[in-house]
Amino acid sequence: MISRRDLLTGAGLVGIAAALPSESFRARAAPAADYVIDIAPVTLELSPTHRLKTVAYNGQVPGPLLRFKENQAVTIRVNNRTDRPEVVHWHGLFIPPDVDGATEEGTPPIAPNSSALYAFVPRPAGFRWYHTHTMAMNDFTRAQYGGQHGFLMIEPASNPAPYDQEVFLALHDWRGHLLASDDGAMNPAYAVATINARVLGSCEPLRVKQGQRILLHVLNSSPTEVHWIALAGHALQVVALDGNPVPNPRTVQMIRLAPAERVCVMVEMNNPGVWILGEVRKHVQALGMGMVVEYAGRDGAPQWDQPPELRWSYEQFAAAADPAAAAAPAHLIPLVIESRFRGHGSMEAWTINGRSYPDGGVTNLTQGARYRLQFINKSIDDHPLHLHRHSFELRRLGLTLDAGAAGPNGDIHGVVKDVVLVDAHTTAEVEFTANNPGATLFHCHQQNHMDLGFMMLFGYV
Ligand SMILES: [Cu+2]
Repeated sequence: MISRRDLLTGAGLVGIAAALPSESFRARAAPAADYVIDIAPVTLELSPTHRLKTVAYNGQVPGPLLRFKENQAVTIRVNNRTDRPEVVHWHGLFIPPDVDGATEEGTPPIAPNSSALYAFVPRPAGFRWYHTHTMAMNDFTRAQYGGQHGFLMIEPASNPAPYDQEVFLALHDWRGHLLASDDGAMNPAYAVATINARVLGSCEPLRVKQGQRILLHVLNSSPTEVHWIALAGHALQVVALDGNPVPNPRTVQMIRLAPAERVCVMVEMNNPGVWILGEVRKHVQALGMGMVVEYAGRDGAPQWDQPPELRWSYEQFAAAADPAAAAAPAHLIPLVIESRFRGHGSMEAWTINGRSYPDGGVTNLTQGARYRLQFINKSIDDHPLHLHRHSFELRRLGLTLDAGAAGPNGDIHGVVKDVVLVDAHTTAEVEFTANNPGATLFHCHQQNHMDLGFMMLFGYV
C-alpha cells in the first residue's frame, strides 16, 4: 500500500525541469495564478444511455472557456491529479517552446500528482484551443481520444463584426475501436459522436430569436475524424479559419473541419422553426453528432434538410493571387508522406522523407527566413498537418500526384492557418516565416498517425 504522502514525495522527484518545474502539491509555496486547471478523471454522461469514464479539465468537457487578452501576460496553474504524466498544449499560439506544451520541444511533463505553472503572453488574437499532447498508441481512451480539450479565445484589441450571441461548439468522437478498411489498413472507428460532449437530443437546445446574428466558433477536437457540419434551414458565413479572419468571407451550406481545425461562422437567424445543427453525413449524425436550435415561440420535432453532396474548399476564402508576393523567394522544404505496413491487425507506421520520428533529426531554420513546406502525400489517407508556434499561409492545394497538373485554382493567397488537411495522393504547399525561435514540432494531428511516427522537429540555427 502506497500512502498519499509517499506518492506526493515520489512525484516531486519526477519531471523536474528548470523552465516549467513540476511541483508536488505539498510544495504549497506555489505562486497564485490567473487560472487553475485540474486534470482529473471524470464520468461523463454523453446521453442518458451513454456514460463513460475519461479524463477532463475541471471536471467538464469541453474544459472551461479561457478568454485571454492579446499581448497581456497570463499564468495558468495546471494540477495533474492523474497517475500519468501530462502536458497541456496551447494550440495556435506564438509562445516559447518551454511552455508550448509539447515535450518534444522541451516543455517539461507534469508528473502524476504534481503541478506546473504555465506563464506566457498570449498571441495572436483569435479562436484557439488547448488540449493534452500525450500519446495513446492502442489505448483509445487516452490522449486526444479522451476529454482533455477546451476553447481558448484570445480577444483582439478591437472587436470584430457585431453579434447577438457567441456560441462555442466542440465536435468529438468517443469509444473508439480498431476497424479494418477495404484495403486492410486498421483505423479507429467510433460508437458515439457528440457536440460539446452531448448526443443529439440529450441537451438543452440552443435558443435563438428571429433577427439575431449568432457567431459560432466550431472546433473539431476529434482524435482522428474529419467532420462536416450544417445548420438546417440556414446558410453559414465563414469569417475565420483556425481563428484567423479570411480575406474573402463566403456564405456556404456546410463547413468541413479536420481534426484540430476551427471555423468561425456568422449565422443570420432568419428562418423561424426548430432545426438540427449537425453532421451532414447521416451515419455520423445517427451516432449523436448534432444539437437542436430552437427559435423563441416555436416547438415541435427538430427538422433536418439533407444536402445532396459534401462541398468544401479552402480556396473559396482566399484573396486573388498576388504576383509580387508569389515571386518572393521562399526556401522549399519538400516533405514526402508515406505509410509503412506493420503487420495484419496493426495500425500503419508513418514516415516523413522516409523517417519516423525521432529518426529524422532536426531540420534547421534561419530566423527571419521564409519557407515553403511542400507536402507530398503519397498515402491513401487525408492528413491534418499542424505546425506548432507558427501559422502558415496556404499557397497551393490539391495538385494531384498522378496527373502532376496544377490544382484547379493555381496559387492562392491570404488564408492563414495552423492546420491544413492535405488530401490523399496530392501535394499542398504552405509558407511561413521563421519568426519564433526555438524547437518547433510539426505533425499530423490524427492521434494514431502522430503516435506512429508522423512527427518532425524544426530548430532555429
Ligand atoms: Cu495523418
